[in-house]
Amino acid sequence: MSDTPVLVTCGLPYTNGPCHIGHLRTYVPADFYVRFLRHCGDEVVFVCGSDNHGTPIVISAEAEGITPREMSERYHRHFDETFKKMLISFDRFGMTDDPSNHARTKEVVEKLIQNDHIYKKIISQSYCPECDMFLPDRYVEGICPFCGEKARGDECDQGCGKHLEPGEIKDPVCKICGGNAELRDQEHFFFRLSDFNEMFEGYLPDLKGTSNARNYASGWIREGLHDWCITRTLKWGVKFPEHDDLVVYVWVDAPIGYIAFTEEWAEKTGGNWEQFWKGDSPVIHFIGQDIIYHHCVFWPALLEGAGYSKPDAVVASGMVKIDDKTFSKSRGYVVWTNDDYLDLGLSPDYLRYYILSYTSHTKELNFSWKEYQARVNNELVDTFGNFLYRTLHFASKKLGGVPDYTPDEEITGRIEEAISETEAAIREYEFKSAVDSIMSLASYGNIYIQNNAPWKLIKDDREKAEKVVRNCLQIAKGLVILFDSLIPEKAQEAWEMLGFTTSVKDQNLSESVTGFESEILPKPSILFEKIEDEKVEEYEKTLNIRIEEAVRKENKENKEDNMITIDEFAKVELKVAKIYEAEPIEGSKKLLKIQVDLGDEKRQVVSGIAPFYTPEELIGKSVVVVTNLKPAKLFGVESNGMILAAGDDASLLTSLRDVEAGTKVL
Ligand code: B3M
Ligand code: ZN
Repeated sequence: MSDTPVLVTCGLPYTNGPCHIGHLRTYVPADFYVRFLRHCGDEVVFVCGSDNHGTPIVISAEAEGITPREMSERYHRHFDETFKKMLISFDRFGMTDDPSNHARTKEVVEKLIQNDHIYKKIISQSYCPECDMFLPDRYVEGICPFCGEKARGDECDQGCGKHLEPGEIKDPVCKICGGNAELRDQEHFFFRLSDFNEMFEGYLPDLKGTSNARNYASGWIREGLHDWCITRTLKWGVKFPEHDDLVVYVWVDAPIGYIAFTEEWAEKTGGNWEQFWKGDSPVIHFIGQDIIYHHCVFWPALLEGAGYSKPDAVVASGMVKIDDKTFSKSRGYVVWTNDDYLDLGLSPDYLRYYILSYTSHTKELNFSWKEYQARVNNELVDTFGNFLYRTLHFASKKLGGVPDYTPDEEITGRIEEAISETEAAIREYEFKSAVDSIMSLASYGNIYIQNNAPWKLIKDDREKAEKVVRNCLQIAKGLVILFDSLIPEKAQEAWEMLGFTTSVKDQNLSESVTGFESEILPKPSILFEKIEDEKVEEYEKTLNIRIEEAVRKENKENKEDNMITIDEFAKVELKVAKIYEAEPIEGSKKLLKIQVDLGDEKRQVVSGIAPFYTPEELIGKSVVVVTNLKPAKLFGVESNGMILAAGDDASLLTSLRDVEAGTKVL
């Protein structure tokens, strides 16, 4: 037990799309952690909220013809409800667009200005002349200047993963109209990250949490820190002080949301938010590994610069794959929390269990329905469920309830061992080992009941049978309290089967070795149902159909990508020309030097048609020529156009009726 309260936060989901398993990979372990600490008697405040600002939300809202606020409220509600269904126990789930965050962000930014960590600079930024606007972040797409892959305005999402500053992207294209963007100068505000080099030298080695966060961050500090442009030309967001045309970059006001949500929690409960953000009480951030930079570099610097306390720990979860494929919403490799899971009537506890038991927190989680089925059936059903049911069934049916004995020391000792192993693992953010310790107590229980076989003992030695069952009941009680952080809904059901009328979530771990509320036990029911093979096939099919659909859609889009507009086509100038001279080019078997008449001008064109035509047969023929191609030299001979021909044997294009030389082809 720790005597200082801790604040735990989770990365804030953007409000432009529904909850998926990638989100849960962070929130479920954070909730496990929080619930477990509460069972240890620690005081924990758990806050999160939705991230409402930034260009993706503006763009999605525009596409649907609603306001960004409406879009945000819709998805805010969605996340709030989904997290509740997934039994995630936030004390506060706020919105970054709410007044408290606007106010806190303004205050922090003003402090940074006062403390001289912010400066003005004129930068060249992508601007769309067609739409007449600057193109912040996701409004522009182009090529990553570092790796050459296709990238978004603010990050190289398909290549090297680097954060891109405004103006850095190459070949920028406007997301709204598809036109080429140009660079224009504009005044912006920068946060001087380089002021904090020294601070990081002291801070990072002591940063707690998972090693991936600390290591990545230390690497970036070694590479050197670049200042961040922290303003954007947008209407949606938190206004930059005294500049009504600018908002702060979403990565400024989003983490400040952590502070604002703590304030909102304090307001509601009479709690003290300053102990976390201005005092020594620890702050622990749970995030996905793709936003380590923002949380371990940018955010601590902002806090330091504005005179706030810095986070104590950053816990970064590994990425999610679906059936061995990189998680991708557009490619269909996604498991939606509602559509694909909860709405099918599947248990939130099973999914929690799967996420937590699958692998170490920092490793990649590869979702597969078969693996999910195996975990649920072999571990929850066959190990824990089986032990619980055998114990309760025998106790209530054959012994009429809880036998009046004290459990053996060996048994309570084994329970206490499981508790301390679990607690140690959880405090180290080793959630998978914590689950293993809990499950190994369940296996121990199964072996114990099997070896001591009370159903045999009862025939000749009732007292001994009762003692064995009393021991089993104690193990069951310990297990239910331990399992509560993992699978809270099922644990409460099991708690009631043990004859308790209280809430298991309020029990301290020390209650694992104390007695029972009542001697009488209710008739037990089956706690966990197996997942049948047919069901798994059905779920896999749904996933496969979606992947196929996404592939089909992507192919179609690629085709559309190749299409050109009528305006683009109109740029090509085609004219009917009359050939009046043709001769071979020395040294070339393929090329002919051809003179054409275009009515008001004559031109020389080089064409690769020598294998198919003799110069003589060409004279006097009408052909179609591209007349606005840039001049080129072939075999040292200048060519000012291209004669059109069809097929492998270069059948020349001509007009059906006789037209004058120089007539335009449209
Ligand atoms: N809204 C989501 C992400 O990039 C982003 C997190 C903000 S946490 C302050 O994962
Ligand atoms: Zn545009």
